[in-house]
Amino acid sequence: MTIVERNLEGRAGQGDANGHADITPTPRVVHYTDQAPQQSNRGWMLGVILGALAIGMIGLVAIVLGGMALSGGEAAPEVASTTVEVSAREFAIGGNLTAPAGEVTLRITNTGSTDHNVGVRELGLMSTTVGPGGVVELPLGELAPGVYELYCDIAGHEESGMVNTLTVTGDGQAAVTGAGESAGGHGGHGDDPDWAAMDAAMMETMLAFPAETEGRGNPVLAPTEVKADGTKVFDLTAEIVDWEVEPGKFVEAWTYNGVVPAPQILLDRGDSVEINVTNNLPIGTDIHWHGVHTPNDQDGVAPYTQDLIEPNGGTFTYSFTVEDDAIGMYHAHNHAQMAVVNGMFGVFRVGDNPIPYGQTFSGVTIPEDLEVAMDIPMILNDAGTIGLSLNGKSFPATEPLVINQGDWVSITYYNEGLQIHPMHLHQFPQLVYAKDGVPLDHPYWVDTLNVAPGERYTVLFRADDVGTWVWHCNILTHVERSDGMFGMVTAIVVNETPGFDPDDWPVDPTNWRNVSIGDAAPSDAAIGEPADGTDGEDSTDATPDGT
Ligand SMILES: [Cu+2]
Repeated sequence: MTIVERNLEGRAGQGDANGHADITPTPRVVHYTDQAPQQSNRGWMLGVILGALAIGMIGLVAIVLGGMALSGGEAAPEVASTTVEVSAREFAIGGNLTAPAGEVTLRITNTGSTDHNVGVRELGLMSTTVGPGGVVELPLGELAPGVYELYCDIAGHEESGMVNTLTVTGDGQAAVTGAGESAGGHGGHGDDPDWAAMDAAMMETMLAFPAETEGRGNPVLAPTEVKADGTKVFDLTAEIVDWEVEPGKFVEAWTYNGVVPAPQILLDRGDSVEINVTNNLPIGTDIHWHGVHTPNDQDGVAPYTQDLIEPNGGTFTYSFTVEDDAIGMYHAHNHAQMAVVNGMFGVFRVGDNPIPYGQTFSGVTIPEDLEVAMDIPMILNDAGTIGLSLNGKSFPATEPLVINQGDWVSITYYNEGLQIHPMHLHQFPQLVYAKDGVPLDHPYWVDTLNVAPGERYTVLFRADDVGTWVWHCNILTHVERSDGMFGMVTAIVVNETPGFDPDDWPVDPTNWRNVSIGDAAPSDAAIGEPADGTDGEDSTDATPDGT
């Protein structure tokens, strides 16, 4: 019985097919009756003029039809005035986005970690850009019932998910009644956050892990043919599919062969390949083999090295021989800012991991006969339709890594996103032993490894403690928001190995700083061993130049 299985059973009993309960925070709408007009806003002014005209027309009709004298102001209905609290963050626009017909103002709080703005498409209005923690108001004027689209117009943000709708209902009169309760109130443009609801939402999203979703990325691509001369033939089709990025949330993913990440292409050094690409996208494409040595005309950069592969059915065959080992990736180069982050990325590897067998680092010796229990890719993304994700899924749909106590695991991080991601693994230090596929002369242990766009780092760790250990990007807005955990989080689940003796290892990587000289595995690089060969107790003897 593993923790993962228990969670799966628990979720199955909840009845919701997606295991995804409604965790919408308590509505935060504040009504005002005396909102001061902002003269600088033409949209607001236009709204006032149109509103006045509308009221005038109603009055005129009443006069004509009823033949009665009408003293305008007395008969005109009081117009509701509503301020809607809106949150803007990477990459979503949130809040209880409803208001009664009438004057509406958006009060936008940037709860993210980078600049945002929010506008209303139908009205042609856009707020000023506001930094993290900042607040800005956007008066919209008098709105008729309907659905209005909110979006952030900072490049790439709408595409990454910063779009939502504001629903204006027809019950303006009812809202006016409610407005009296808070009008002229405590001056806070919003109630206190519902802390209990936030806690409940966090716990609920975390207990939903691991959530089942349709589709799984990184399958290993088998050759469709191996020619007589040994050439391996692979087929890739670029196509747009619906991809369940988190439970119940389907997005339009741009894919190779319908999965995110794309299928892994795993080769041996010296292999010749032919890769047939069919482009079913609406725009041209090409494939760049990132970190892989190829002839120039196979580098996949239209128009320099080839023509674009035509949209809607165009084809192209890449053909080259891999002469060197590589830990690379393949991705679209044309309009990569959109195509790649929408899902067009995959692993391209040649050769074996350059594991430093038998070598000692910071007092920890990697076994000569080490067998890696699991070797997996961890592809990072943060934008496009896929958004903040690990291997094409957002928590709780991310896949846990289930292993046994004592297992060694090798992970390669590939950053196909637009931002850096410091990847933090709880409990188990990671030995960084290759960068962009190049074996390091001096591997090093970390608990947090920053991975920039385009980089690959390959690490090794040994899981000798039982339990569920989370593993996540440490930019906290990439993993948590007010309605719970999401994005770049998964976990290592270490199951107990009967009879496992944690002391059967000369130095435990999880507490190697407690090791005193002599306890370490035989090595000339034992921790704290002074350069002058003394016992190290009198550190003042050692000078920086070693004399
Ligand atoms: Cu991150």
